[in-house]
Amino acid sequence: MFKKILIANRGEIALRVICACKELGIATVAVYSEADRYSLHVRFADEAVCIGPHRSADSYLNIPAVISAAEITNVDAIHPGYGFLSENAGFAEVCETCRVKFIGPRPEVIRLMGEKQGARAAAKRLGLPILPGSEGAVEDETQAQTVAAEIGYPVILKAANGGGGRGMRIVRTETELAAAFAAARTEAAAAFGNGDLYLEKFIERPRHIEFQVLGDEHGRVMHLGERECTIQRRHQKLIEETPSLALSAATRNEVGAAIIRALREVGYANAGTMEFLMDDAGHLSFIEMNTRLQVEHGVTEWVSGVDLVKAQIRIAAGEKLDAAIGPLAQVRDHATLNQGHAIECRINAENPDTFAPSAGRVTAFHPPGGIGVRVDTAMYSEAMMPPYYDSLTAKLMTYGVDRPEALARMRRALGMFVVTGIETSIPLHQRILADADFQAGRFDTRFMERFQPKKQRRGA
Ligand code: MV4
Repeated sequence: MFKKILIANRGEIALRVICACKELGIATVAVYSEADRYSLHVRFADEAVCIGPHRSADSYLNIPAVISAAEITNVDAIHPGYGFLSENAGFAEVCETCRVKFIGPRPEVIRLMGEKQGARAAAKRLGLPILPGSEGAVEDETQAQTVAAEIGYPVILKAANGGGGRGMRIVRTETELAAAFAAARTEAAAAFGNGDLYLEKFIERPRHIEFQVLGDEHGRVMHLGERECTIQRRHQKLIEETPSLALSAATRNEVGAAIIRALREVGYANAGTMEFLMDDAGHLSFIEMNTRLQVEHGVTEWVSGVDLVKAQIRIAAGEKLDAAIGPLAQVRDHATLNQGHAIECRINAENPDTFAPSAGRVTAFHPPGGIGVRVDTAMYSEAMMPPYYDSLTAKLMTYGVDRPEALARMRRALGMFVVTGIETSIPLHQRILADADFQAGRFDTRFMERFQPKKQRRGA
């Protein structure tokens, strides 16, 4: 097992990884920017190294600085958390070169899944259901028109290295296609340094459902069921839960079996997430794979009992999957493993109506507790919420034997969560939890439009 791990991240996820290391008896090294000197990840790590000024590009994304910190402190491994360098294949390669274990899949797998049209092609070859669309990237608007005519409108253009909805265009008629293609290409090139686009059939009002997977370095893989992540705004998830009310046991088993076959074929190691869109007929289609731990991993941990971060570390240290998930290996089938219902509300530092970020001094911070409540956060009273990073300030999770109990606990926990000095999304979550359609599980990706001022409404 590793003796010392560097956590190349900040905030609640850095603390989450520190928790796992402490439980495994592994020493920890925090890295921090000048803006994070008084952060809890710095305080709770055994050692801490300042890696640069507040700008992410100069600190948390600065590969030479992170690697230098790893060498100075003589760590065995680096956990990248999510965001920042977590899906940077080049960084994973540098770690390999420096003989520091990158806690994640192999660089080639990160690179393959980072090229979305490559991931799509791989998914198809591996027998996963995908949407009709282009084979790889589309060269120009003429080729896009040919593919669109074949599969029928509406279609969606997506950036090969896309994320956050940038470089994405919905196209409803052939006359719109040329202009949409040019606009998406320009946007993608500016945002990701790669203007490559691919094309898919557009699903009007999908649900977003993703499967958590784990694989070891000896060829064993498993899935831990799905997460329902449909409640989003501006491509940022707000609420996640598991299981999804929309997924039948038959579809879960069928797609789960296909996922396991596919990942076994690739030799997928460590944690990952396969994202699917569900159409109104309940059919799932693969869209993307994330090769990292996700923000919302906690709801899966709660229903499955698997500590995903400990499993990641054990897998990276060469342990077999059964050993990595501990005694639960005896019930490794997700249908036996997963029990009850868990839900997460992302508490962001932002105005609950306009979603404008809210930074500054947090004057009071009192997270809720009690039965069935978990709060993952690095916030505390008197802390500064810096304006430079993601606005996520706490993840509030609740568990229940069933969904109504999990929701009742969430409502009471939101009401007992005190944050003053900055604005948070707590009031927004309270309104969503009070919504009859939300309570009934009737929602799609446009659900949040009703909670937004009219002038801010956007398509899709
Ligand atoms: C789609 C889609 C409809 N059809 N692809 C948005 C972000 C990226 N991860 C995928 N996204 C979408 N892809 C096809 N073929 C609709 C969306 C989409 C969406 C998906 C899940 C949750 C929220 C969303 C909000 C807008 C658009």
